[in-house]
Amino acid sequence: MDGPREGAGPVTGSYPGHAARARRLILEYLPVVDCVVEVLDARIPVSSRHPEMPGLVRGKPLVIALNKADLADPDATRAWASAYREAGQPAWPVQSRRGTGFGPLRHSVGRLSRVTLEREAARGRRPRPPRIVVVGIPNVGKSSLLNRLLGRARARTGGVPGITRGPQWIRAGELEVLDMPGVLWPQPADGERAVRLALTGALAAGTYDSLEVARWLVRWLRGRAPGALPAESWTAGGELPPDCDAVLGAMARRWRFVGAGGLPDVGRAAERLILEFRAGRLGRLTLDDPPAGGHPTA
Ligand SMILES: Nc1nc2c(ncn2[C@@H]2O[C@H](COP(=O)(O)OP(=O)(O)OP(=O)(O)O)[C@@H](O)[C@H]2O)c(=O)[nH]1
Ligand SMILES: [Mg+2]
Repeated sequence: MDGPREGAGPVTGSYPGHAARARRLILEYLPVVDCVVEVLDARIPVSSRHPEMPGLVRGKPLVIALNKADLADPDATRAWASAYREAGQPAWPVQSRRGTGFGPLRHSVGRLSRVTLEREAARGRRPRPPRIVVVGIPNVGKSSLLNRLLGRARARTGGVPGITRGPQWIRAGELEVLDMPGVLWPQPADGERAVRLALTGALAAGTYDSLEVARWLVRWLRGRAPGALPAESWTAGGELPPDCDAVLGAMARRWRFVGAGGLPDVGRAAERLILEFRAGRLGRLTLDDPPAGGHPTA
């Protein structure tokens, strides 16, 4: 049986010019924040980490939010969160779309920020709420998490340019949040990490080969969770076709995706399979295996 392949390289990735600017802005504002919240995708708790983290935040307290926990395997999420915490890195599962899991996250941020605040108070400075900034790779849910943290005091938006004239602090209950979600580009990403980033939607469309990514997913599902493959993958006799292209072909036929010469349009089936995965319609799946020894291998 064909298992997930090591070192598959269907993804080229991209490094937009403004990525460097976003990174510079994060570094510029770092000295004035008390705590950084790094948003990860709970389906890929290592692959969605920026390769430079935690070094990039230069010793500032860091709290990890394992977001989109509703889409990930709950046991794996619990194992990942504990593994990070056992390694000394606070990490809490959250669902920014539904707004759940924010109690422990806020508590952690408050506790870690207290060190700086108490030092300031000892020097006679006026008390102030902890200041935080939210960072993470594209599409992990930074804005959703920020808006959950802000509650009703939403970040200002508008249809005309110039509404946000620069990063600004927004007071949200016990916190002050910097309205500048830091986008960290997931470069360098290659092999399996890139495939996982493509699957969860962190890479821009057109920067990866969806057929190769879907093939990887079929192989992975076949090895790990065959029951999660769409019903359209199986033959009437309850068998899975012998290789991943045949599985995608079966899906294309059942979904009536017809390509050139009347053949099944495997490329369209690949795209649909990726969308089914992203929407959670294949079930709650975690693509990064929790570490056996308990320590994340970031
Ligand atoms: N299922 C689920 N979807 C979520 C969750 N949080 C965010 N999303 C969805 O993920 C997508 C991206 O969310 P955003 O908050 O825009 O992510 P972002 O990191 O700010 O994205 P960029 O600004 O493009 O980098 C949106 O469709 C959200 O609705 C969650 O907890 N669960
Ligand atoms: Mg955003």
